Amino acid sequence: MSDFAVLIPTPTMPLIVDGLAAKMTVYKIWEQADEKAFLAAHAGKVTAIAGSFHARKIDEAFMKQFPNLKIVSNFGVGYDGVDAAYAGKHGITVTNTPDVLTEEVADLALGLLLSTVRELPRAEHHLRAGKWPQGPYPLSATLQGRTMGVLGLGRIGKAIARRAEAFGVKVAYTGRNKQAGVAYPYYADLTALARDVDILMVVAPGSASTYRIVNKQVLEALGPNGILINVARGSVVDEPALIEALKAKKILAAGLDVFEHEPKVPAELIALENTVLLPHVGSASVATRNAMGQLVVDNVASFAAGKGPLTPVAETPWKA
Ligand code: 8YV
Repeated sequence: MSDFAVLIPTPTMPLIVDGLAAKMTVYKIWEQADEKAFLAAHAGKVTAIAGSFHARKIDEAFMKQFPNLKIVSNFGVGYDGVDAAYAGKHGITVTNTPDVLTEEVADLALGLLLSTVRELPRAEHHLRAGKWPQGPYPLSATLQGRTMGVLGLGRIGKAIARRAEAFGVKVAYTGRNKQAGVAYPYYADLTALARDVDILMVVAPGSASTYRIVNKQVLEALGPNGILINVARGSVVDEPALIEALKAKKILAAGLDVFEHEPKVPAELIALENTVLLPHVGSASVATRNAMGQLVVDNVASFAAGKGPLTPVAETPWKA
């Protein structure tokens, strides 16, 4: 057993809890009747924090409670729930779960795009509701002849772009920089990209710099035949502006796997017919979630064994 003690703030998959408990002390905050008293008694022993940080953010104030904290192991490739900049400045390593979910999320993105443009959930509902004998489901829009603008051409963005090309969809992208060795046309400006494409695929991480960057102006540029797909973070899209654009048919439709205040989803989005809405299931297959969970465990275990983290984030590079 390692002398590491890992704190898990909110319930998470047994693979993570049991995997860590086999190697070190595990503190499950949610099981403590008096959390404050528990933390006061154990804060000095905590060397790691692990889990999902959507509901409970690991911000500066939270980390400051643990003077011996060394590593925060985040379940998910997006680590907007952790103040990695603070961690980086204070010698705390942050890890995430890249690569193991790339293809799964890209598959889901294409499924959501097809569902949105071809109205698959509503067509299925037409059958299930017994409406087919009264007449066929109305004709839908098409994926063919479209161009996709990828906002955030990272690992997942590239995997989505490869799939889009296989469907005959042209690809362009925007992001912080033009990428060497990438042949897709690059746009420095998101609105200019939106104007030239009719699918906007949001894959950019959630952060202060991407907060609501898909705004009214971008949606209007996308235009009345435009489709917005978001598999990244709800915070990247201005949700009220999106609702207005969908209502006024300023864009054709939206497929969303993520929401600004999930698991709460605005009733207005639910009421709209030109939306396909999923409960953040991008990576949610058994195989992929197990791989992500194992990487959460392996990052802490490797660190505790003195071998360093396996997948540290950019703000906390590991110096061997
Ligand atoms: C997970 C995700 O659903 O990896 C991410 O960034 O958003 C998803 O894969 C989530 O992090 C699990 O809590």
